Amino acid sequence: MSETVTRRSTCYECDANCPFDVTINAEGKATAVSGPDCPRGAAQLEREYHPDRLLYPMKRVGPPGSDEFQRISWDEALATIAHRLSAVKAEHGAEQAGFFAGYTKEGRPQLQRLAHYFGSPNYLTEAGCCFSATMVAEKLTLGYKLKSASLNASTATRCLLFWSTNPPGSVMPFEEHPLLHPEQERTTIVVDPRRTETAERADLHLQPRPGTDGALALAFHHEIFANGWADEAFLAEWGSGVEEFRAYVADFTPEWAADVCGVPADDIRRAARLYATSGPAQIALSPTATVQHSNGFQNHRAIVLLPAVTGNLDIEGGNRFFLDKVRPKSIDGFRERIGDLPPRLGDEDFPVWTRYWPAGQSMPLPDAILEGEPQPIRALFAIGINAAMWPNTARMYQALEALDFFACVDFFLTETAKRADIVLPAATSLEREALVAYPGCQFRGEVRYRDAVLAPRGEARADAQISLDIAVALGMDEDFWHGDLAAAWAEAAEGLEPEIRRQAYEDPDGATVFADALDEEGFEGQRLYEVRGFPTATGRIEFDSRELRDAGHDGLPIWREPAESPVSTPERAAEFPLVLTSGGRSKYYTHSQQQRFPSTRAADPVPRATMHPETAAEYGLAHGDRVRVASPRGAVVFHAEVADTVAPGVVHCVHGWAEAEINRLTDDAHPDPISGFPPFKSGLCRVEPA
Ligand SMILES: Nc1nc2c(c(=O)[nH]1)N[C@H]1C(S)=C(S)[C@@H](COP(=O)(O)OP(=O)(O)OC[C@H]3O[C@@H](n4cnc5c(=O)[nH]c(N)nc54)[C@H](O)[C@@H]3O)O[C@H]1N2
Ligand SMILES: Nc1nc2c(c(=O)[nH]1)N[C@H]1C(S)=C(S)[C@@H](COP(=O)(O)OP(=O)(O)OC[C@H]3O[C@@H](n4cnc5c(=O)[nH]c(N)nc54)[C@H](O)[C@@H]3O)O[C@H]1N2
Ligand SMILES: [Mo]
Repeated sequence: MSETVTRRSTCYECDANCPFDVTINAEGKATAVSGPDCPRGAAQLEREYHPDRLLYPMKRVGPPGSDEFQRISWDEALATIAHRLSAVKAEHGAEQAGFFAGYTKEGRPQLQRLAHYFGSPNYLTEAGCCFSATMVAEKLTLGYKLKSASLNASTATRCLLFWSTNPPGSVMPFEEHPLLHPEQERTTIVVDPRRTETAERADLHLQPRPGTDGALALAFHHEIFANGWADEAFLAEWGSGVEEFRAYVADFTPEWAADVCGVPADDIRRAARLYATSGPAQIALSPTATVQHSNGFQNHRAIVLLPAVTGNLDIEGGNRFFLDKVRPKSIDGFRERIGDLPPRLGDEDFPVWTRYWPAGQSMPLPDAILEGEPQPIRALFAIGINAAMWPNTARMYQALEALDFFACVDFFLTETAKRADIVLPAATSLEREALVAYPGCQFRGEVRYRDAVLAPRGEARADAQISLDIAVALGMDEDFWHGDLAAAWAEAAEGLEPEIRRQAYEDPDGATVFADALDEEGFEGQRLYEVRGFPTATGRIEFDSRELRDAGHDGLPIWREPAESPVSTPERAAEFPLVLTSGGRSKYYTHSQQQRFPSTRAADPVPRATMHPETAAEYGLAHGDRVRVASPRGAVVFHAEVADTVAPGVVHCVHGWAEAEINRLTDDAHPDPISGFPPFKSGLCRVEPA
């Protein structure tokens, strides 16, 4: 290159894949990026040129957890990985090798293909604790996934009920999010244990004890039926188990729920009335906050039945369904291979979840490694893995150290990577090409081909390329495009209509693939269910779910206390009297990422444990103090943030901090019985000055 150029890329500091223009100087070095206003996107070059980036394959020569690593060649790294995986396969069976991807989504199709062609069903991801449970609960109950509110900010909405999401922390464009700035007058209600920026702006904020959403939602239903606000004609035609549900909620008065949730009964009454009578009403949901509880799946079902009962389902301004209009051709090997493979991790205990979700459940991994239960895992190949994603993190570290063989790919030598036998250097999104079309939490409805705009630093390689390289080292060239990554993506792109494919490759803005599908199909004005019905077990909305009953669960969205709570474990609460919730997002960080970057660190410098002034006073803590937060699993030191944004008796900790791993405190013994999700957001703790 002889002069400065500007090239279009997409950012992968989170999985929203926003377009960014990158200025590249004559030496081929990126000097600036410009794109949407996001502190993580703006910090991309701090990742790119970080002095600690992994640049070469390394093998560990010290004990697990040490940073004694030695540089090796790619040939040696790939040959070792292929050899060690083959040894596990020959001795114990291919299923005892796990293949894992954390939050990162881009390289997944090739990784999953590698797992299944190798012969292992055990392709595992972060979906074991993220998003999938809301999707499964919605599909099982309504037959469809609800369209996420960030894709559906309709001007027709008259009442917006935020049930556990705070766009200023988690959804672009944060404080400017259209959901927070309606063009028309409307009523806003927020259900969140924290008084967030979103709650500050709302007409009404219900602040429940974490994990009590089910009780609150059932009290809404009680009010709706008791006051004749239900859409009875719709329920008679399309509901299954409505009478059982009506009878079940008859006892759940606002007074009862006030007691369980800690929300004034009059506020519950007012919120239920506003939601049911000032429609069109839409619920804006989090992908995960309602389901990261021991009772989360049924709680979420109770919430998503609200639009069904009130006639707010699939109407303009209400909750619409999500339809994938165009998907690339699947190259992940799942459909053609999974039928011939042994059971996936999770099939044993969470069969409803695995029926809907095309991967294994990653949460039982520590048991699988340490106990051989419900099935043994002896080797692990992972892209972007952090032990701190698992509840009771100390046990996951122990499990990683107990593996026969562990290799991982990352940008940095993290605490988790230090447990690996081999660590491989990941290329950044600026250095890797990809067909970007795999939806994340805030997927923007686009598909585009992203070129690599920079040469990789050192010997870094794209995750997807590494999966192909391992497959080739295992002798599977034929099934893996002979290691040619562009060819792999091209095959995926074959699934797109020619015009979409052309735009994806040629148009810098890519192609838009999600639209109002019905309108495009010529069903203007109609509702999806009028055309396609409700594709559930009964063909109706499942108030009382036959599928759950058949699997041995409650058919109704039964309310249960969180497994660890002041009510269900009073003896434990004597020692750990506070309710612990975690993981409210900060726009400066994606989980554990960006903490090494000077700009994000300056803006949001320390891991915070937020508590009410009364709680702080009771335990002798002041704002800014170092605070030891302890649970039955362990203790971690945070910085006390004293603020009345949480209720007295509740502590909120941020998640993902390497220096304060909140999941050392969370409970791995009481996952949700249907989804396997851990109770990240409702447990017990105590606090004391550190
Ligand atoms: N207590 C509590 N725990 C939680 C949550 C919570 O709310 N509370 N939230 C949960 C949720 S919803 C999620 S999604 C998980 C996320 O948990 P993780 O998946 O662990 O999240 P990250 O920290 O983003 O990524 C893990 C690692 O991947 C690396 N990485 C990132 N991008 C890439 C890439 O493109 N290639 C490669 N090779 N490596 C990459 C990062 O450097 C990091 O070391 O955390 C869960 N844990
Ligand atoms: N900046 C940034 N954005 C992200 C991420 C990130 O790490 N950083 N992560 C991405 C990922 S992987 C995910 S899964 C999404 C998560 O997306 P969201 O879950 O929508 O995240 P938040 O906006 O923090 O909103 C969650 C809210 O739920 C509240 N909450 C906690 N417990 C309960 C409860 O029991 N009941 C109710 N009603 N509310 C509760 C919290 O106080 C918080 O305000 O965010 C995505 N966006
Ligand atoms: Mo997530």
